[in-house]
Amino acid sequence: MIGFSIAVGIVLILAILLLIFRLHTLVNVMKQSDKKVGSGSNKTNALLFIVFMVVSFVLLFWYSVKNFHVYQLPIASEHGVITDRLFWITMGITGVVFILTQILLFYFPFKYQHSPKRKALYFPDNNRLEFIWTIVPAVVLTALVVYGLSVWNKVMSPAPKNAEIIEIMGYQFAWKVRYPGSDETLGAYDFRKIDAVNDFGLDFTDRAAFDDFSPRELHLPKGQPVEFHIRARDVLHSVFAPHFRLKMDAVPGMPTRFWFIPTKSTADMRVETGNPEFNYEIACTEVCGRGHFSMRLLVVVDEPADYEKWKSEQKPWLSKNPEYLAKVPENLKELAMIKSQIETTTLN
Ligand SMILES: [Cu+2]
Repeated sequence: MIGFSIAVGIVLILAILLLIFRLHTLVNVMKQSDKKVGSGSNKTNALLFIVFMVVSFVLLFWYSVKNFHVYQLPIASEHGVITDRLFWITMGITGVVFILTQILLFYFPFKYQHSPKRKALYFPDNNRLEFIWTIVPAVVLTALVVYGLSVWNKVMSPAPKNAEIIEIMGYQFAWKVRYPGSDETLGAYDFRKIDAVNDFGLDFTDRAAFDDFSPRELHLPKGQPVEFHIRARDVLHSVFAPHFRLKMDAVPGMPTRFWFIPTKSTADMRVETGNPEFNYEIACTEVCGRGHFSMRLLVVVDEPADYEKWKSEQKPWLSKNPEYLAKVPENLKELAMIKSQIETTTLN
């Protein structure tokens, strides 16, 4: 709030300065001393370039330092260390270039402001200079792109065989998660099977679907690879879990994937951040409609033993919605009842 007030104050001061300058110019015009106006306004403009540069840099650094903790969250995944290194190296190189070029950009209009004592110099071209400022950025950018690609290939490589597979489906306006259950295979789905209850569109002709379960929270095992199978049911959404340095779009009709290894449990993070109420979360970073802001999914990272215990306590989707047994083909009904732990007594 204070930051906002300061920014508004600066804008107002600049507006007042501009008005004073305008008035001064008009008064000069009235006094018929237009000749002086030229050099006067030049001087003011030249000075304003420097003022603008200094104010902008002060605001930029003040804001960046003040909010550093907001955009540099603790890393909680293995690949996060690599992507953060890439980010900061890129930021360092481009940051230095940005500051140097901005200083030159604003200093030159000041230094070379109009002066009756100076004559403009005709400077057609300089091949050596052109060569340097083409080759140097080309080499630096190529190095950054190659480095970025190698990181991309590492992060986007196929998931290890033992990865926990979890489906995340985005819809307006929430996330649904689905675990493959004890057979470790996600059951098939078909968008035509989606109805008011079967929001995943689970296909019960596929036996892998019988033991799939869909909890309210997303649980992950610490130190083990996890692969998200991501899809969207209606419009574009995007899975964003900043502590894991994870962001992957959820695209209707085009399933995406992302695998990673969580390195800190929720309990570890509560100690590290000193916040006993800390929770990981997944947010949506695609403005997907009017309820976009409510797309928050609680994520809990457990120690592996706790994770296994939690998994064993989850009830398959089919056992919570036994009326969908009717969709199971006759020859698979018995298997469906065993896999989904539906007791025959509950049916009669
Ligand atoms: Cu969304």
